[in-house]
Amino acid sequence: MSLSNTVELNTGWQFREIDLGKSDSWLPVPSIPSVVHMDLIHNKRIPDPSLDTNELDCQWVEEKSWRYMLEFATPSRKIGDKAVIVFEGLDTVATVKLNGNEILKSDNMFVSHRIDITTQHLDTSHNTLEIDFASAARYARGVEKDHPEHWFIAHQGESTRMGLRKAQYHWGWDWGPRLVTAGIWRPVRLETFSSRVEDVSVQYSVDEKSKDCQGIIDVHVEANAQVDVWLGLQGPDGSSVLEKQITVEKSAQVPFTLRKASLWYPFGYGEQSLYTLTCNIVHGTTIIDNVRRKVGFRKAELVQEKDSYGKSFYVRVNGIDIFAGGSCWIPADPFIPRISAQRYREVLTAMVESNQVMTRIWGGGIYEEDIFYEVCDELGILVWQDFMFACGSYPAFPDFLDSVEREARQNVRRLRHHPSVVLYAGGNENYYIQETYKLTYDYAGDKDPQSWLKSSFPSRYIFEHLLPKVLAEESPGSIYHPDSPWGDGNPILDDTVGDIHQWEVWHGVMKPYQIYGEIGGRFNSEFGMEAAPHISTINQSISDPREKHPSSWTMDFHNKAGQQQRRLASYISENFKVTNLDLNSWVYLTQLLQSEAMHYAYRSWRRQWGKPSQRQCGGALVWQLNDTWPATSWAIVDYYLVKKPSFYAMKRDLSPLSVAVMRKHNNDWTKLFPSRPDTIEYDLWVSSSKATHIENATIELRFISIRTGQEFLPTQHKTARIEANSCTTILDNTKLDCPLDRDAFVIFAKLIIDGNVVSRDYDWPQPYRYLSFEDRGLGVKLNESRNQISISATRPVKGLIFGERPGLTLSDNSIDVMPGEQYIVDVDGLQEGEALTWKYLGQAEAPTCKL
Ligand code: BMA
Repeated sequence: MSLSNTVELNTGWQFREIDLGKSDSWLPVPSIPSVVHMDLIHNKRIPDPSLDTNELDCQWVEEKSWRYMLEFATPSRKIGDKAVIVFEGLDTVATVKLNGNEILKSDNMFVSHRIDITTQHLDTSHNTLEIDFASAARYARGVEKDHPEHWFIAHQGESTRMGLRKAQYHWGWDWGPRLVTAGIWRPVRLETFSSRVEDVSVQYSVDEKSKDCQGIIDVHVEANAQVDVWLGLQGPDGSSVLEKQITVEKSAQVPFTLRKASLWYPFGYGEQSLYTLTCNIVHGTTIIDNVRRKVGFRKAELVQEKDSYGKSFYVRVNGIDIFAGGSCWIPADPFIPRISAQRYREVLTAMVESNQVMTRIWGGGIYEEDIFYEVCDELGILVWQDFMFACGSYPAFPDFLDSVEREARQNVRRLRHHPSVVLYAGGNENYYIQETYKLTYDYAGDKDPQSWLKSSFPSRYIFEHLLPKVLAEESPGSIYHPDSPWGDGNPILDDTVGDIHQWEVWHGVMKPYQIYGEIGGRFNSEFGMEAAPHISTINQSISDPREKHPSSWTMDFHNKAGQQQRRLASYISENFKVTNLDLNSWVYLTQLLQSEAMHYAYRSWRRQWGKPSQRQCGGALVWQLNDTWPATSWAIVDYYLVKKPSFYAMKRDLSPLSVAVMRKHNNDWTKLFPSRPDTIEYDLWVSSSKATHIENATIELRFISIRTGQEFLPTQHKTARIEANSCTTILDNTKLDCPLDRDAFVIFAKLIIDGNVVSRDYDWPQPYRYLSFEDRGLGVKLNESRNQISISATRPVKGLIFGERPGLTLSDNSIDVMPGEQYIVDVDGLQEGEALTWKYLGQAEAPTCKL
């Protein structure tokens, strides 16, 4: 929005601790938005919590109350003009005074405020704005005490967090620090105006066949009288498709029709066409106020139809079924104002690079910054938006419900024009709490929202009544799902309906990741495996060299997951031969572990995308894309935006055409690995997200001894037609004898189209710890320009991982290398004299090689 009379109140602020009274001197605030921790770091009162165990030295901050103060001049104002102070977000328990008069009390960080101060006495040269932030941690404890009628149950953080509408991860999570912030976390400004555009939005429907789009533009203005409004809609190429001038009193609706509209598609399925909607209040030839936004037109559906597996759950955009391969998003920093637009763009770009088409904004964080959605619109990333409730049984007393309603209404209004936002969910794992603690829930039998309020699970009112009502009113036709996971009121691990969070791998009984394909649901909106970040990130977050080993307190401190040591150690020893557990080996093995787990998950679940009307699995969103701080966690891209090897596994398995080969294992997961099978069975398939089928694709199949690198069967070539947007089975249950004198072998599949290798896959006998990897004959060569690595081997190599750091980018990593194959990896950012490091499984040489 651009208003001619807007003063951004973003500099000149000071702050101090309130409880110390006047004795404490004011400290400068570099700029607003900020939070008190950022300002204390700037003033060297606390260290940066990302480093070492500094988080502990920051804990005192949350118990204090803080005062922010700004002295400012106001622009002179014409008689009759309004003056409004806008707070886009206050974190969280705030009392605002202007020249000593209280003008606002707020206790929800997710809402914005417009405070009319027209009748306040404003001095053109000197006014004082003061904002007191009470300790959110203390306030939240009070809310829980004041509501003994409700059982506050929380997994993660502490139960008091649920009484306050504040980002829940601030209380600490199993991947992030506890830093309960306070402050002016979103912009503040002073507006003076005679009239303004309050909001402009579009509601529309799209006919996916004709691509015609019909809708209305809904304009709301704030003015004392009627105003003239000019509306314009420009196509993606800048041409004008609609121009209209109307007179508006409060609001107006203008119908429009676009014939053969340029529709918005997720990337890989079409263009990301964006139109520009302009709304000007005009007076003659003068523009009094102006709002401009990018809008996109698309039809989004959640297909939930009965089928042979139960009830489907997948997204269809403009008539195209989309396999939602992607990841879950958590806040990218403990302090949101510290995240630059560039940083948002880089993480989201990484999604596209790894062929991920959907992100789920998880309910324990925030309704993201505008830039997040703008970049998703631009890049074609589908957004699954949780409302901000996570892992708890939330209260539902009247003030709380009012606050939630306001928050939901405002945020839906803010997001509804983004074509990328395709699905809203009530929150994260709140029905898991309901199920675990047996809170009252009779989905089919009790349809009276008022009775839910009196039950032991009152937040059902929020998830099944309030939020869908607000969404239907503010963004009619939007897709709503009561929680993640949720499936028609069935048990949360029901694999026939709705979405599931598959945590039986890693959490729970720690099932082997090799069986992901057998334990998936209709849509796997969470699952994951931890890995350490690269050494460069560990070096940035741990300063004491003595603490840089896998078992140190500081390494543990930077991994918040419960029982993480024993879980990681179990998975490692179950799968790999452990000869050394120094830091390099630990980083390597955890990373290979995660990369393998992702490989099993994505290729198995994408296979279950099946074909039209047989979409067993509609998507897989790994927990989690990104990190909040430098950590060992489930993230696939770390805090410093360094990609873990699993990133490349996803990139391969989600590529538009991806070949997969997999041998079967015992169905009993407790005895998954037979020591020496005399026959194996294997499957071979190709997944495609292409719009058209491909005739005459060739799949090359080789069976290579791990010991010698020799093939014991002639290379096979299969010709197949690859079906569009489906999984094409090439071989199913194919048997292969494994006489005792035969070496363990890799099945190597290669998809060749028009003479080009478009995808490779490898199936190795499991577990890797039974295998020997001596003398691989690996050749790694860097070209003279230092921008290309060529790789070859004389015997099969598992998991060749190059060390990464910020600024060094690779086109591939975590690579299996087969004899007779040449692998090329593009490198960018390798400096003169800088060594490239790598490691592969069972490497006999120095733990990390250098070039
Ligand atoms: C899921 C998420 C998060 C959590 C993650 C890992 O339950 O919803 O709450 O961080 O698992 O445990």
